Amino acid sequence: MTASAPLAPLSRRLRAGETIFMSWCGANDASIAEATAREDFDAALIDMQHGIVDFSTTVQAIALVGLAGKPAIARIPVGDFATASRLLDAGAAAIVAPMINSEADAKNFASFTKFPPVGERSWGPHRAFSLAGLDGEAYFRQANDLQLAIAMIETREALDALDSILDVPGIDGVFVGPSDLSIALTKGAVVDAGHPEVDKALDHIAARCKAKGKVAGAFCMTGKRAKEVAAKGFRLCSISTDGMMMRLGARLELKAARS
Ligand code: 3PY
Ligand code: MG
Repeated sequence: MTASAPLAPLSRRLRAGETIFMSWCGANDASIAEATAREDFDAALIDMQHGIVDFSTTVQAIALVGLAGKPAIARIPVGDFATASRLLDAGAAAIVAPMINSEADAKNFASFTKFPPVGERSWGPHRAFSLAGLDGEAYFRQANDLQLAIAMIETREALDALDSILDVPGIDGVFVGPSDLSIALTKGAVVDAGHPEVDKALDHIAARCKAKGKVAGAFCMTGKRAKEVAAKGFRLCSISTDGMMMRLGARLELKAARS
């Protein structure tokens, strides 16, 4: 990866079948995502759905992660597709959209994330050219391939509509939200990202993505889970979260001090 075009390698590496391990950051501080990017993560995700990060901090995080030579990915709040377009303008290498439950949701998402003829994204990529290392015309020609639209599968309806979501032009892949999926698949009985029903769904999703030539991704609480999920064929795997890693580090060091 070159520091001058940090956005570009994400789509190339995923299309080449490489596995991307990314951090997951919700703090309203761009330097946290940057710090994770300066570790050995392949990418950093900034979470605007459940994180407390605001829009301008997300834009700064995209730039700082880029300065660390890594692609930045953003998760938008549910249905906030206008923000997806703005984050692509700011140079996000991919947008992860939660709760894409139908072909219609997927089409709407793709319309905001892809330029015509695939979608209806409006022109104004103020930071994306430079993070892609391209001039305006070259960026316009390549943007739909370079910046990915990833639909989250986290309900029973989404699982039922999986093939039609994967078939929507402009949808580059899917990303499993295992906690919400466990709630949905157990009809609200538990929240358990490692539930056997979730594992069954993960196998099915990996197989359908492989058959359709689309990227399979999943949220993973731990590095161990990311390794297991990668072995199932998932290529875009998050590991833990900024908050969880901070608590874990604090516990370990305090235990070392007090034991
Ligand atoms: C889920 O597990 O539902 C997620 O959205 C991960 O953040
Ligand atoms: Mg979720």
